Amino acid sequence: MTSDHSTRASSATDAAAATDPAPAGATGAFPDGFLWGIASAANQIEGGFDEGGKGLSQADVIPFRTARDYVDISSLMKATDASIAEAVATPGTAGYPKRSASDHYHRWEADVELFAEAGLTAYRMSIAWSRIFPNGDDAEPNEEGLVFYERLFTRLRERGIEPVVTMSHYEMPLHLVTEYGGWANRDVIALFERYARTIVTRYRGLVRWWLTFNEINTTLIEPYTGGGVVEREAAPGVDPRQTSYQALHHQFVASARAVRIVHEVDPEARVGCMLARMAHYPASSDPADVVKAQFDNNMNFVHTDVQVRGDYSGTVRRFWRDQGIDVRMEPGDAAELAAGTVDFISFSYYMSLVSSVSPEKYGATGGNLFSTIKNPHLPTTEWGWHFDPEGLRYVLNGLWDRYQVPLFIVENGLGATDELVGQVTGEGDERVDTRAVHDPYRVDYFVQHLRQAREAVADGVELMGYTAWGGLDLVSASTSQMTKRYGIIYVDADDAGVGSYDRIRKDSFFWYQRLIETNGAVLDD
Ligand code: BGP
Repeated sequence: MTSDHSTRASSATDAAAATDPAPAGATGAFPDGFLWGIASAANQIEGGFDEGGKGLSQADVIPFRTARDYVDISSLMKATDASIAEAVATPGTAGYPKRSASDHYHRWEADVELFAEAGLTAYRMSIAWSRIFPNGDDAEPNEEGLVFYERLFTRLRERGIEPVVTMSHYEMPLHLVTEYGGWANRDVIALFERYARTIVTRYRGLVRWWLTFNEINTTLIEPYTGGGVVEREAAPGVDPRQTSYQALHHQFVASARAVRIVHEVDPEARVGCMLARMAHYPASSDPADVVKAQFDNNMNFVHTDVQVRGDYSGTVRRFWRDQGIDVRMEPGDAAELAAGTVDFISFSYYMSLVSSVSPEKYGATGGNLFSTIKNPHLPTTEWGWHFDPEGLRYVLNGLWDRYQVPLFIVENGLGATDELVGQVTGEGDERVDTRAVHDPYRVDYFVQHLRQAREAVADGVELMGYTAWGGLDLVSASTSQMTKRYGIIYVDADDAGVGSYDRIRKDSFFWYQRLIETNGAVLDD
């Protein structure tokens, strides 16, 4: 896979399926009731950033930063006190792509019709916390925000689409960032708990699938994006990772409380954690590289260890000791973590990474959230991400073997430059719209990954569903580009937010429709 398009490789299930293994279905090789869908995040799709009583979120203050070198994407996602102050003083949407995003806030009804036409049985989305509690610590929730999602969930269900809802996807109220210090402040746990109780109670019966924190491991990688922690110099002698681990611990406690709230308020509902699964391969068969890869994998598993097993692993406890990191825990925390374990693991999978004790021997390439050593066996996407479908089978088997809980792939997809062809002529009855996007590279990406997912199912992995990232083109989390397109539905807007915002079905839309219709049998075509 290179930047050349021609070579670019491109269910509404019963709640009980979360705990009872489902047999492979009669059609395709995916279990009956498999959840087929697409995925999004409020801050990347909604727009309407200052409407309906919504407060500013941490995403609304991230400006468009051009990225010539995608190996260094972390610089694009950071925020400082100065950058936030400048953003707050800047009205409107210009220069801040996540403020307008895909304009789903105004077009959601038509979007849901497209989702239904695609035959989705699930739609993964997030609630913008700042629509419900504009400042995070408000005395009362914002009714207009609650009604927005209520109508959306109701319509989705009417169309046979199960909402799969992330409580927090990189969109904490900005007030909690600036006035509380984000998740580094323990007081945020109680505010999140109240938010979680509010939405779970209000949407009881409408939402049966909850995820607590999107890619919870992001807090260690990008503390602002994952934890609302603004970049500041650490106090002398303090490891800067101290704050990230503290913030993460607070999120774990908050997640455990949210899990208990879901179980208590709606016994029919199921709740999962969400991990950016970063599979590390050793760069060589040198045992030192193999052990380094094992360590890197175990550090990625820290998050599922806590959320599924209910405790921190020996690997991370030793790491803290070695690094002088001291995570403050309250006496009741261990019991809370143990009592708030999830029903299933959801995860994103885009690529694999490579570990070595001598990384300088190898070149680097771009990646999801951070760059990695280049794997000579793998092609890369336009954005430098390894293209590794077999890695998905490896990841599924690894998670299943380690935890033995149902798995849900809630993000996987190809960010690519698409070309819109055709045009609109005439008006009214004379209107002819020939616009299309021919994206065989995206279909190829799905085919290759889903064949590997199917292999994993045949290996015995209990897989609940697959929601392709994007669905509708949306603003990139890392690079804030609209033109890094993930969707099966094109959104006619550019990186500056200029365009008609019309929705155009890509060729991959029609393929995805057949994928769902056949429960995966189309993978053999
Ligand atoms: C994940 C995030 C998503 C999404 C995706 C693609 O890390 O959960 O929000 O954006 O990656 O990444 P990007 O948008 O940076 O290309």
